Amino acid sequence: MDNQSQQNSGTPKDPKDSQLENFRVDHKNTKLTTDQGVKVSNTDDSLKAGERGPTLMEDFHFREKMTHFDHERIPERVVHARGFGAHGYFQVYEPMTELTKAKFLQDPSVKTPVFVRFSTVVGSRGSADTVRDVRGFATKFYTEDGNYDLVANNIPIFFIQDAIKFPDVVHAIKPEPHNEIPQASAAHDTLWDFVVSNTETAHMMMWLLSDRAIPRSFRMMEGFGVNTFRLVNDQGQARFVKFHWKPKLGVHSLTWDEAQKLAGKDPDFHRKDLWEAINMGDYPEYELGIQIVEEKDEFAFDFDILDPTKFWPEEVVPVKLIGKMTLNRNQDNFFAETEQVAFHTGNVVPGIDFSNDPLLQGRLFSYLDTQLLRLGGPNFHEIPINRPVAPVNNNQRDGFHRMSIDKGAVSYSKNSLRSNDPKPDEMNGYQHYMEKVEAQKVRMRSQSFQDHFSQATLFWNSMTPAEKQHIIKAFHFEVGNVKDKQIKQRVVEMFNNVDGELAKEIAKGLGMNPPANPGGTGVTKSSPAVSQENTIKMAQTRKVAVLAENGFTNKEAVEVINALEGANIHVDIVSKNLGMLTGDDGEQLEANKNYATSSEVMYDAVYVVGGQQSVTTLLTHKDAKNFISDAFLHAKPIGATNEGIDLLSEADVQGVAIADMESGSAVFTDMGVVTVRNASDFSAFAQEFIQAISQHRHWMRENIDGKMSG
Ligand code: HDE
Repeated sequence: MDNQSQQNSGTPKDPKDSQLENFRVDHKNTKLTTDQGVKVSNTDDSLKAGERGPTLMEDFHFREKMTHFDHERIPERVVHARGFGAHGYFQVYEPMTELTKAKFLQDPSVKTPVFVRFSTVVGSRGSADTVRDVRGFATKFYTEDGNYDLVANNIPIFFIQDAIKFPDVVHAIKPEPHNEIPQASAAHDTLWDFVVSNTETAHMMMWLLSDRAIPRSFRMMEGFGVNTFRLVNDQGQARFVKFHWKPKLGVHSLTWDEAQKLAGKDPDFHRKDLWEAINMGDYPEYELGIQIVEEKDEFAFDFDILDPTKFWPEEVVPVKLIGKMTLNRNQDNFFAETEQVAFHTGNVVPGIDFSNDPLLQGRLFSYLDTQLLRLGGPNFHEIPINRPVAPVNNNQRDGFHRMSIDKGAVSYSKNSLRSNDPKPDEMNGYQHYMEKVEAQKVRMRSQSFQDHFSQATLFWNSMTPAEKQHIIKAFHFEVGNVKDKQIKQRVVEMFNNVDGELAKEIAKGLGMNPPANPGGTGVTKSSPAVSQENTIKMAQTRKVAVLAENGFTNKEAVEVINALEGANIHVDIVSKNLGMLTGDDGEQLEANKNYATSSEVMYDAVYVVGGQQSVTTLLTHKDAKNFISDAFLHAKPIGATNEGIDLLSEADVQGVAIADMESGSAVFTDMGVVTVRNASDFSAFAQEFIQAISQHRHWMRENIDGKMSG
């Protein structure tokens, strides 16, 4: 952790830094050398036979520099290729002794260092951040008992029930192999062919087409371990568990229109958001939650707790919050950290164990296997970002890129020449939970996994009308891009099993026949926790664009901006040109963004300052009007004071009662549009505006004619 972020966080130094991270080098005040440590006199000209002559083979510096460059890339991950990481720490709230012997879950005063890598699944390393996709949320805990990896996603379930189908679903969703189209998208024939041919995907597709798959920020996403694990205490007693990360900022999403525009205007939107938040001291925090099912209750539910296409509804199995993770340090080097970090579901510590979930069982093979290829051999645990803080001692030797120099003649166990060192530790060593398994070897799926639709209906029932509209629109986009009409019709029929109304709406948008049979599963329950409308809502750390030009009313600008910043909301001043703007009283304000370098989609809200001259100029700018009409379209909070209101009226802000009275100073709020005229101070306006910002989006606006944003 650098000095500045240490001061910001007020936290003690990260143990991982102080003890082991002497490999972080900044090369300051050093002389350029080759990889052999030979000083280099000139790195701008190759060695030539004469000034204009050919380059010579003996130029070892040129050859080393070029060869290294030629070998800079390693294979990108087959899935989750595009990712972004950050460091932090985890603290448990109270000892979890009764549930688990995992050491990092015992002592609330211990800060366990973590490294988190967020990712998309389908796109290549250079694809856009805001595509519709599942997000990976993988955490490596560097515990004193060894590394523990919680390799999670932001959706609590998965496409398939058995890991043997993973290559199939990934082949289907990746770009089609003959022409490598489309990039980072599920909107194509092979995926939907897979979906209609494998109905176990139904539930996951509902989540994938919901707002969950277009998050506003990595800081505003839940994480789910998806698979069922076990916690084991020091008595050897085990319980089934599901892991959750709950973001302190709540769970929030973009609209589909924004996500698409951002993919062009700012393909790094999510990584930038995280990087900047950490640099500004807005450290993202996530609480770790667990759902516990006693072994005796394994069969007590109307779904199989080992089926990874099912979640455990929170009203049935409550989530207990047991600790908090804070991300407070950006990586120093993307390749060394984000690219080389190697997660593995099999990286567990004593006290955490597996279940027979067939997806998890397959994952336990795949992650290690994938690292062997990607990181070029079996020694990737020695790469700095993967090194445990716990000591590593064993008889494993050699292989590509071995870093340690293992001394002595003995590299086997048992041995007598070295008193059998390193010795197994029967007391503290990892003990696998002794689950009794006696069965016939069969290539079969459990009957209890056969219900593919009930929880998809439960999810649908839990959505608000706005969330339902977004899902329907997503079907229209995703399946609308499918060329094969037979597949489209089969989508209608398949999702008729989930809900009849949904299927009718899908059919309408796709120009397909409505379903022949009545739809649905008969499930009438809902699960409130899965709707994002029931999430935490707050204005902190949001970004607001302030539109202004020369002649803006300085008093208004200062009061409103101070109030926003006081609420830890970040402000950009957006104008036609970058540079200083002069207010009505001669005071200046710097426009740090112009229309070329910013766009409405990069902000959570927009505010138009008053001032006749400023607003008259704004009214001549198409970009300023677009800022407002797009913010309206995307259901975002819009604020305007005095003449600023005129810009709203000129833009597409229709159907909203905006203050246009000549007298009076009451603040008007209608569907997230907050306005005031003739106020002597702007604190009431600012508070209303902040309140509107805290609501994230004002979906009721979507019902205004032609204004659907999904
Ligand atoms: Fe992964 N997954 N996965 N996965 N997964 C990988 O491992 C795999 C699954 C997840 O930031 C790969 O290192 C199988 C579920 C994340 O580096 C690979 C199955 C969940 C990441 C792999 C699954 C995940 C991966 C590719 C079962 C949510 C990125 C690169 C059918 C709980 C980790 C790598 C990072 C990465 C295999 C399903 C999450 C190929 C076989 C369910 C967050 O090993």
